[in-house]
Amino acid sequence: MKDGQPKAIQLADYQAPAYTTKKTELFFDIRDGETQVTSNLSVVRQTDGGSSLELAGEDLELVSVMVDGRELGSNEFLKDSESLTLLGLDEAHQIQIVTKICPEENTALEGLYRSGGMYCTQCEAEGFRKITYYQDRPDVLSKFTTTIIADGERYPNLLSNGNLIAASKTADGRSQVTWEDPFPKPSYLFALVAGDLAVLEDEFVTCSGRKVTLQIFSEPHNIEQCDYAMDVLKRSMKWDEERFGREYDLDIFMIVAVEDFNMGAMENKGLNVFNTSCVLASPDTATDETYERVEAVVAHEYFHNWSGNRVTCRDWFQLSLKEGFTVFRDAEFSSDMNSRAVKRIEDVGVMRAIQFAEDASPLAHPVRPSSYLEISNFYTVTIYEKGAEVVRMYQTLLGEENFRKATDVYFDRHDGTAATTDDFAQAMSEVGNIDLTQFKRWYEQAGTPHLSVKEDFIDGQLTLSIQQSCPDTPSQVGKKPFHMPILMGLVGASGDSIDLAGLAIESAAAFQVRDAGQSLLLEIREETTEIKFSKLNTDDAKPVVSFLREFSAPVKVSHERSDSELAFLVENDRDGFVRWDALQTLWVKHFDDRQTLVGADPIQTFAQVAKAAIDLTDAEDQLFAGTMLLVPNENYLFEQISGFEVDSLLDAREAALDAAAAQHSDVWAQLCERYKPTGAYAPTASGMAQRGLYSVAFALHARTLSGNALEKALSERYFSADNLSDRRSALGIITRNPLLTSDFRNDILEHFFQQWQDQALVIDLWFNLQAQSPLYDIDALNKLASHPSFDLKNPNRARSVYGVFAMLNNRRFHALDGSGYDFMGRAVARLDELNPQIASRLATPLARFGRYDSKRQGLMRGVLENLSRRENLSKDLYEIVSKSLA
Ligand code: B3K
Ligand code: ZN
Repeated sequence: MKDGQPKAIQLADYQAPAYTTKKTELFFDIRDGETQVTSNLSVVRQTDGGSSLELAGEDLELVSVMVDGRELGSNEFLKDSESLTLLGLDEAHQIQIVTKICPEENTALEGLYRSGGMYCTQCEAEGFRKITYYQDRPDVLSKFTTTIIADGERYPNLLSNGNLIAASKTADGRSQVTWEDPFPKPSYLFALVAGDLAVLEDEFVTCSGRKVTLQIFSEPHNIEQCDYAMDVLKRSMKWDEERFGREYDLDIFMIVAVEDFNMGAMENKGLNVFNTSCVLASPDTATDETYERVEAVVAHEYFHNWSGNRVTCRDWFQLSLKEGFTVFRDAEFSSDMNSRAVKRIEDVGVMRAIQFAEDASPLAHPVRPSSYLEISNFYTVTIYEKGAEVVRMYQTLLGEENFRKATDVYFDRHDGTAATTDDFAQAMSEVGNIDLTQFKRWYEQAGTPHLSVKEDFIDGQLTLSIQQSCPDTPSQVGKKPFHMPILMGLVGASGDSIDLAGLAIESAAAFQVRDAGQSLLLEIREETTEIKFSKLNTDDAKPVVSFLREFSAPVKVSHERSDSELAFLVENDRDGFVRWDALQTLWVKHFDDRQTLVGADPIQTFAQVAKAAIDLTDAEDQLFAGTMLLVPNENYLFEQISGFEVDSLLDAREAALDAAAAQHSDVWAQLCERYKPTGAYAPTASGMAQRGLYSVAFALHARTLSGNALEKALSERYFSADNLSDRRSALGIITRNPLLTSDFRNDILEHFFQQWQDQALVIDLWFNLQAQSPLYDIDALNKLASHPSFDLKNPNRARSVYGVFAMLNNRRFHALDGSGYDFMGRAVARLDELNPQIASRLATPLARFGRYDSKRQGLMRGVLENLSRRENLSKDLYEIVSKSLA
């Protein structure tokens, strides 16, 4: 570890700073190999006491410091490797600081750095301190003016936040521009871009009639792929006005696509910076999943303009205040644009396979953590996705109308300030007239709560007993009960929901009958909750309980239900999530060798869904069917089944797919016939539905083939495809089907590489599909990682090999000789020297060792221990490794 053990930052230690920076004027003089940054800061004292001002700064060369026009001697301030402190200050001062930085050498991609031919910035969470000394904390909001001077020939586009207020030439012929952002903002929302870019331009007229110029910039060779993002941007702007009453506030909104970027995108005020992977899309370079991701991310970043920028976070412990809320908002947008049920199912899939795994690992943390070493490690599925589930629960508890009113109150009350999750809860509580004291435990307690549901049916009276618990997590022992909304219904033998308004319902817990008697909201607060339904028709059999509709709380449920009841729900429930969940439960029981299925075989139920899909005409129904026909993925099963053995579970999954393919070959053939690709590619619901169903059916059909027939079917599918989605579905099989010869596989891979070598994102997919193939042993993987097109410095490329390998190639990552863990350990160590954020991200699969057998646990821990012994470990990686081994 560099400079000894890093110190944990604690929420309990939060203090408002003694001074704030009211105005920030920045001057960037960009030259090859050296950029000089001059900042003029107007600082004023805002709390009593304190005459010192601590400015954060890392990797900076300090040229000079002036206070009120007087240059300070080096004995007049304190400076160490992380800060500069000015002492003996009065009420208000004008401070000037000059620093030099070298963006060309910045491989961590935080602060100002180079990507391809351009300069760009990434400041969230603490990157601004790598540009200049500053109060780099989100509760300091300042008005920024930014002047950029650079060679105008090489960098004709000089961009920053806000509005362009001046453009000229300097005496020596360089370009000089000035941008002014009228909205006070924290430094993490600062952005600068300098490049020779192409631009796609459009406009949007807001609800109050203001014209906003919309621009998407990219390197010239990518500009043809920006139309879809522009379309999404306009739809997002309109949707946010209609659904949340949020209007855009500047005259210009810019997006810049960059190739080297640590995450998906960044919501800098008026100047979003995007990873190309989340903005570029064309039929030949993006799959349906990419189009969906572009839609979600463009909307997400845009929505941050209110949930994040206009109302920001007081400190980084409040990160989920903006991230959870904004993920909720983008999920609602995607639901309104496509299929609500499918979006919900996809999100639950992520919660169960990834967030539940995080919650069960040594890296478990609450939605509002109480301490951290490196904040970059907290951009997690818990903060984002579980945070969004918490926001969804507010909406479920308050109802949509009151939830919307409460968000209005929150935005109005905190506009222009830095807020907390408590402020958000307060607005919800006031408008909903509901006590949320207990609900706030969702922010404080880590771990996935567990509900155990028991049914008792006697003489037409159905009683449900629900017991809640939550496992201990690191440094949190003995959890208190959560307040959670449970949506449920009862389904009669006919398959229709029973009208709950006609029943007598009793419970000590609060409940409300909703949806014209079709469903009920039960508020659980205690460890044990009972609810009784009587006046059911005594001649009828027990109704089937449809529990946790819409996945109304992020919990695990164990609920003894017969297999035939589950199959019945798959066919009949009105809630898409419950139908899908019932099928998943059947699959999980099937794969869990300690559970025996009685009366319903998931393969038969699965085939029923497939058969019914042949006659569907509505695109949303088809999309839903395509989703139902995805057999639970490996990581989902790892999380749902305890005490499994990796290889046996993977074998069982393959065997089930083979059996489903063989037993129902006629159904797959019919589906292939019905949904075979027709017409040109379009990223519409009907196009995606058709491709989704065709791909599922084709993959199962291909399992029934071998030899020439298999090669012929795959070549045809690959060569006749006119879009990447279809090509990818062929290539996905080609890279992993063991019956194919390696010549056949390599020829097609080579063809694909030759054809798309100029498209970085398509080549990422080429790496990705190979890295996730169980056919690739460590030699093959090493070869892949030393391919001339592999580049560890590019995060997308690094993830396409190493991230994909650790997350998706379970067979090889968990190889019993430890070679997979070792392969990852070595990559993480190399990456830590270049880009600590990506290194620590790639190390997290190793931290999940707890769920594997003792041999594998030992091997995984061994790799983590080796990493922990390295010198100069970054703070990022140190935190992951030390917490994992604690
Ligand atoms: N707010 C950024 C994430 C920044 C991550 C910094 N390590 C993207 C987003 O969530 O919209
Ligand atoms: Zn976000």
